[in-house]
Amino acid sequence: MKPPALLLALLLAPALSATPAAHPMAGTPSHSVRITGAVKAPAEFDVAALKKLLPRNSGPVDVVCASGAVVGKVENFRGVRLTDVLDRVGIDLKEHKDDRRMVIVARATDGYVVTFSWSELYNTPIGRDVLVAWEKDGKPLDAHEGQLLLISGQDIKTGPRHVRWLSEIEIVRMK
Ligand SMILES: Nc1nc2c(c(=O)[nH]1)N[C@H]1C(S)=C(S)[C@@H](COP(=O)(O)O)O[C@H]1N2
Ligand SMILES: [Mo]
Repeated sequence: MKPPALLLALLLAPALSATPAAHPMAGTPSHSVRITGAVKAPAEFDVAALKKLLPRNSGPVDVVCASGAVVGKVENFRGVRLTDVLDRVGIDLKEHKDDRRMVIVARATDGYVVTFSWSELYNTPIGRDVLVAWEKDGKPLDAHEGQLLLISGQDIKTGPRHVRWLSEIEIVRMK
């Protein structure tokens, strides 16, 4: 390699190696969601276990990216409220005022992460429309989103907290 070519290669190297970093991990379909952290006992729910809770329908949801682009129009997600799942497991509250310390972290198989606060889920209208869903428009989720996703239907931009390949909910007690 002649010096100018070498220089060009060195200059381009960071840009080239940065390309895969935009997608740090390829997502794989999730078959269950684990509930971990500050809970009475860690638990795991697959679709069959979730269906034994109280299934609900989201009604129409536009999936809107942070950019403002509408990336999907969904007539209905079917799933259970995240709060119903958390109540089934039991958040580990050591004293009365512990509830509002809790941060609820949702993770996917590709490393995608979003957060909720306990107050948001239990003490604002947002929480009523946060669903762990297994069905979209009457059909099981496809491989792109499957088998479980999380959706926060009251968000202004619903894309960011539409978590494909949902695999873990962690309860974190803030100091
Ligand atoms: N697991 C996972 N979920 C994700 C993302 C992601 O990178 N990984 N991207 C989000 C973004 S930026 C948007 S806008 C919505 C809609 O993206 P989709 O149309 O690719 O499903 O999904 C969100 N959910
Ligand atoms: Mo997005």
